[in-house]
Amino acid sequence: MNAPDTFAPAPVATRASQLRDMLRSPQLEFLMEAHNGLSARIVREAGFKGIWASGLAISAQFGVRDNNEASWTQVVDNLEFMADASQLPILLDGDTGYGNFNNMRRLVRKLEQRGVAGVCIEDKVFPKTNSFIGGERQPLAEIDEFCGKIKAGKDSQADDDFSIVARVEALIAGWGMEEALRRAEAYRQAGADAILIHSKLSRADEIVQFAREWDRRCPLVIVPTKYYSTPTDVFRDAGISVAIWANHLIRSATSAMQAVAAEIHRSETLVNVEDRIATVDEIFRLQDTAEYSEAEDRYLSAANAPRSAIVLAASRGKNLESVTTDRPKVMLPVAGKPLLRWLVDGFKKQNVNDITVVGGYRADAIDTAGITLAINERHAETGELASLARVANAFAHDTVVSYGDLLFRSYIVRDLVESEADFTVAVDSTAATTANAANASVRDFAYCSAGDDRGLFGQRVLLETISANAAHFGRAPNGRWIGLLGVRGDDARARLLRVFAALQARADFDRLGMPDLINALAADGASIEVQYVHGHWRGVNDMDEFRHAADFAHGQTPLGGAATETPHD
Ligand code: SPV
Ligand code: MG
Repeated sequence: MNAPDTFAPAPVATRASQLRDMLRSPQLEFLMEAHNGLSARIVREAGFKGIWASGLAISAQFGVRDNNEASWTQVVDNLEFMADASQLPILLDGDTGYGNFNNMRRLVRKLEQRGVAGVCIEDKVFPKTNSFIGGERQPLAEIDEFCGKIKAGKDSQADDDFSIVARVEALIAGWGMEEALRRAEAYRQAGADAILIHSKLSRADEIVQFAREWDRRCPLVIVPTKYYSTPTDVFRDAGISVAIWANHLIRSATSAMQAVAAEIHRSETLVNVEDRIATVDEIFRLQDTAEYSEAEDRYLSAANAPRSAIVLAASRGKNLESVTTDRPKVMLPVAGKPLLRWLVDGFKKQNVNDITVVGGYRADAIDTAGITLAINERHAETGELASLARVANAFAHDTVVSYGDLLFRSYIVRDLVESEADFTVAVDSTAATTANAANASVRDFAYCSAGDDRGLFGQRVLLETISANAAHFGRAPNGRWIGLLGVRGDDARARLLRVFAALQARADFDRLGMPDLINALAADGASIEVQYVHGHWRGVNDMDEFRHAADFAHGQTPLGGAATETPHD
């Protein structure tokens, strides 16, 4: 004999068995109405153990009447969303079973396939009408015919725990207590797992009387919509198994939607309702958007993976005061559009779509189309790392950190984001130290493990340090860092955040710039790969560079446009 496996996880109860347990439980249990995936999720979060998939509410949310106007397959499709969104056992209000015994058999099989735990059928005639609309005029089903339907349903269920609840409409239709009890007993003997006894009175008297005479022959289910003022303990004392709150989410959603629609229509503004309704983030949460992002990280190929950029754009621009009285440097117009727009377009072209710009000086003048704007309020007294600190959480994906005053040929960003390395810097090897280089004002001299071989040997070059000193290490630099840093992968992000935190602890943090971060990464042992470029970019650091930027930008505009080509660098 096998020893019992003490460590085996306890089997998870199926939804059908959960509903069955609720029906059989000695306590009073509750089912809450839901009518779509979102409301099903809300029912679960409220703490309910099960859902009533109300025929009235489902047809209402489709905008049709509770007269079998929605087809049964449309109802079943809707149930699939509800089952997926909630994980709770669902008892479907299956009206009359949507036809005869044969329709009932097919219904039960389809419900089981969609993870629905049980179905309630009522002893009326297809197509039915809601019980609260002229209930006494509605014909009841022949008892034998209805019993055949119950048997057919029970015979076709694959899971023994699937429940069939038989709903007795005799009290609604005015046929009296005796008929109600006679029918309930016949349905029980036909195999029903529970009886739903329905009443349209405003007091629970006939329900309590029925329960007394029924005397717990099988579980009893009630729907206290009309006798809602009855204290719930009355149901407990009467031995009811399950009470169904049958339509209260569709009704509450309706009154909220009516009020909000009327208010927006009247006032022609959203301002009066915004704080009184669920936030868009709350909708995202209910949709489980966070899980999607995690899955994206797990399953998307690197080429499709989301990529972010952080653009450091807090400064006014030294040497550019005359043109930056009303805007920051990034908003200077270059060949017809602001510098920032060139940058954003350049990133978007390489699928870097999640762009965060850290503004500071005249951040109000930054065009926020297509970007997220963060603000370094202390931009006047702080450096680039203080700006970066504002958006440390933007390193959620592979990220490019960029200065805000760059123009570049698109291959530069392409090569950076395609690099497999944890960290990658773009270094311009042309005219590294000479004052007549195109970007002579850039003093971020890069010292690397090897000089630029222009792709001849395909060697991997690593950055050693970035220095403002053109004779650091007593030798000439290998190029200039152009202001782009690529960060790839979880390990790199973790290292960057750790190194960054250490820098933040330093007393001089406010004065630190991007080269300090890159050097600290190198000192921490990070391999920082160098992508050599040869011109093909411009910084905008003074009036002279600003004027030349337009020529460079024109060289980037599509052929056939008004722009003229400039000679290659
Ligand atoms: C439903 O919720 O659709 C019901 C219950 O059938 S009642 O509307 O009370 O008849
Ligand atoms: Mg109904």
